[in-house]
Amino acid sequence: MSKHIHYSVRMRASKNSVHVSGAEGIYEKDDIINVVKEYTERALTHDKGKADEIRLAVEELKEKPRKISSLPLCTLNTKNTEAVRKAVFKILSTIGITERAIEEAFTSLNIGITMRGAMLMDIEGVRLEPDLLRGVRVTRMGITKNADAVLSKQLAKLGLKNDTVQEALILASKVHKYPMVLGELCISDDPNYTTGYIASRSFGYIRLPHIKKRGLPYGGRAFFITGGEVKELIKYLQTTPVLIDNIKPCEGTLTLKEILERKSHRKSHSR
Ligand code: PML
Repeated sequence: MSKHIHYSVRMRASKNSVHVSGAEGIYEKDDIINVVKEYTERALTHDKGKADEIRLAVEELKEKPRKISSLPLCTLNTKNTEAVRKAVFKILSTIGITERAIEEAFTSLNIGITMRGAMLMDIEGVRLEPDLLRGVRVTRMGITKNADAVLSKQLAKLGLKNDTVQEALILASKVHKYPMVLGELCISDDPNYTTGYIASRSFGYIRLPHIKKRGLPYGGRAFFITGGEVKELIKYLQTTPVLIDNIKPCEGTLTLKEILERKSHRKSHSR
C-alpha cells in the first residue's frame, strides 16, 4: 500500500442541520468509489434518521501516512453510570489527571450540547482549544486492509463487530500516539449508544458500558493534555495522516481491579 498515493475520504451527514453521522478513512484510488457508496448508504440509513445533507470530501494526501499500532482494547464490567464514574476517576487519576479535570470533562460532556470536535483540557481542567464551541476535530486517519481484517476478526470474536467501536478505536489510536495527550474520555452522542470509553497509552482503550442513560442525544470527547505546544498538537490531530497497520490485542470484559493491576505490566504503546 505504501507505494501508492493515498486519499482521505470524509463524510458528514446532517438532518435539519443536526449531525446524524460521520465517517472517514484513508484509501487507495481504486477503493474510493466503493467507499463513497458505503458512506452515502450509511448516512441515508442511520438510526438517527435519514440525512438531508451529506458532505463528502475526497482529498489526495500530499504526505505519506504514518504507520502506527492500534491501542489494546478491553471492556470494563460496569453495570451503571455511577460505577462508570467511579472507575473513570480511579483509572485516569493514576495517570496524573486531577479529579477537577475529570469532573469538568463529565460536566461539559453532559451539558446537552455536542461539539463538532473534541475539548482539549489541561490536567487541572482548564480548556485549551482556541474555539471553545467547535473544539478540535480529529481527521485523516485510517486502517490498512490487512489490519482491518485482523481487527474485524478480533472484534467479531467479542461480539463487537460494528463500525462505531472500530472507528472510535482508530481515532483514539491516532490521538494517543501524540505524547502530549495523557488521556481521553468519550461519550457517544448517539441516543441509542450507551457505551463510551477512556483511552491512554498506559491502559489502552477501555470500553465503558452504561456511561450514559439511553435517549440522551449528546456527548463528545475530552482530551487531557500535558505540557507542550498546543498549536502543534492541533496540527497533528487535524492534518497528519495516520494509518493503523498493526493490531494490539482486543480482550473481553475485565474488572476494575484487573485493569488497574495490569498497568504496570503493560509495555507502553511503542509504535
Ligand atoms: C462516537 O464516536 O460516537 C463514540 C463511540 C464510542 C464507542 C465506544 C465503544 O463501543 O467502544
